[in-house]
Amino acid sequence: MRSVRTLILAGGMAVGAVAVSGCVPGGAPAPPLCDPNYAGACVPVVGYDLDCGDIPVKNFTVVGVDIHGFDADNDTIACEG
Ligand SMILES: [Ca+2]
Ligand SMILES: [Ca+2]
Repeated sequence: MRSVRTLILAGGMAVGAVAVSGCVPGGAPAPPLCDPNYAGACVPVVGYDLDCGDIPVKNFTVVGVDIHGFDADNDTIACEG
């Protein structure tokens, strides 16, 4: 019985510590602003398809999955021009 009480107490302390550390000004952590699939340009993370005309940078690199179809010839260089 004593050991059960100790576990509950420890668990309560752990939850309290998490709540305190998570209570930072600004609230929830911001999602990544730039798509990690691309390097050399900040491709915004959006929920829809983007085209090269939406990105002000040319000749950036596909480092992940070319989810927007910027690299039509699959040479990892996106929006060549
Ligand atoms: Ca596209
Ligand atoms: Ca290309």
